[in-house]
Amino acid sequence: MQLRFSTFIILAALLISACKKEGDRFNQPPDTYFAIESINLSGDQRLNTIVRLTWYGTDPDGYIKGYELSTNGSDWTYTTQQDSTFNFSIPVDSDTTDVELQIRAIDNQNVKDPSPDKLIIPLKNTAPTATFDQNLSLPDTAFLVATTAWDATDLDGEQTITQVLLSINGIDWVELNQREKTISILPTNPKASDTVDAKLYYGTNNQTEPFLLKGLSMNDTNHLFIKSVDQAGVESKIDTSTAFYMKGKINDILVIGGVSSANNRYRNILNSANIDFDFFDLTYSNGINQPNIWNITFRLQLLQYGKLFFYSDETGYTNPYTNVKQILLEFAASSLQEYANLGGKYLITSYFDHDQPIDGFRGVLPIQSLSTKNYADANLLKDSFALPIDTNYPALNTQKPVAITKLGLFNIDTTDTDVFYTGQLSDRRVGRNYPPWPDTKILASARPKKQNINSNERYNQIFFSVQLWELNGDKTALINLFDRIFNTEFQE
Ligand SMILES: [Ca+2]
Ligand SMILES: [Ca+2]
Repeated sequence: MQLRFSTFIILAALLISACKKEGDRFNQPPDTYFAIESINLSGDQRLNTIVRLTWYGTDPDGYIKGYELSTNGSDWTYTTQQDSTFNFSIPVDSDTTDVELQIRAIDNQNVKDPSPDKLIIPLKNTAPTATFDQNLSLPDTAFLVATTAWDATDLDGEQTITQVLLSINGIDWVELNQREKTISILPTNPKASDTVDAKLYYGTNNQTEPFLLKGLSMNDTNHLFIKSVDQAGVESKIDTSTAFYMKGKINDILVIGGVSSANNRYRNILNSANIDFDFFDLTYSNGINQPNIWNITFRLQLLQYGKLFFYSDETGYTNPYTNVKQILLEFAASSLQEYANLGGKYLITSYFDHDQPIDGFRGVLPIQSLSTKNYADANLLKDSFALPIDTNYPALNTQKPVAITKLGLFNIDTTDTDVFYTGQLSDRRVGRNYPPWPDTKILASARPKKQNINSNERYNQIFFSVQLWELNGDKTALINLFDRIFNTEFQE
């Protein structure tokens, strides 16, 4: 049983006042012994400040009912235990100390051993440690944001750690808040191409800390270093993070790829629409670039851009840090919400299955519920169109020989969302015919709701529940859609 020595004080005070029979003249006093006679250790052999000791007492004419311990011979604490793990403290700025611990037994007549046993305990301070969390290691390539976590320990007690210090590339050290174990590093200027100062964020904070770290090499390899210092002034060994390449920002529009087979399709469309963008591929190498903590790393990445194009699909990924399996839209939802709340503008296009639970992004995206009928049966036939509500936008159709079948059909909350596109949809084929689709025909939605669809008001959030590139029956029309959204709708 581990007991802290100081916690006995109140108990002891109560007990001393209760000892009224002390001094019975027929009673002989008890004797007391530590289980070891002495601790002859010096130099590096001295004990660290957590020490387990045992003791016992004898009484010739009665029995032992308890013990009192003291480190100064005047303040005694009572215990009925015969062993304890002590956490002694070493004076600040000192590396060693000798504690004289005394023990005296109390017999059944409340008589205390008049010659307590004494033990000199030679103590030394132990160096603290500081390490990066191996489970939250940095990715090989950090896209604008590097998130990791750390821990620091000290055998003399965590409260004896006075400082935890972080450095980028060993250039400068800054002191961390010891309560904040998860940290993210961002360049002060994300478009810098050489060495810049870095900002630091704790946990899920949106506010950067009021100090900077020097020496972040953009578009180059970096290491983080961490160390701690204890109250004796002893420093831990320095722990070095894995190397990470800090990839910088070039353009002001961010494209996030969640469907590898669509990357070149969208790249060509965006290039044709004269949209310059930075590309972040979430599917690269089985998702190795996906963040461990989406609502920290991904959120901070999004916030470096004013405009976003995000495409994904129904594929689930298992997060190696949390072991949670979700589709990318679910992982991204809370970050997308915060991004939109802070004024970010997005076009999102993602198919997902009809049995996909949408609670993770219901209302975060402009989507309220899925069609009642399973939309796996819905078709947009080759000669049918996805039609815009705002006539400034183009009608879209497919190039496929028969139909597009991966169409997500949903309902919206009409108090804050407008219908953006509907489909001329058909139901599952019966014989040679395609009956009309009997449920909601909404394929795309947009927020904030406009007073008048054809007015100059702007949408900030546009969502399609399809793979947009498949609506390429008229390539110019599809390019015009992207051009209109990014070069007109999303302009300030
Ligand atoms: Ca006795
Ligand atoms: Ca220490």
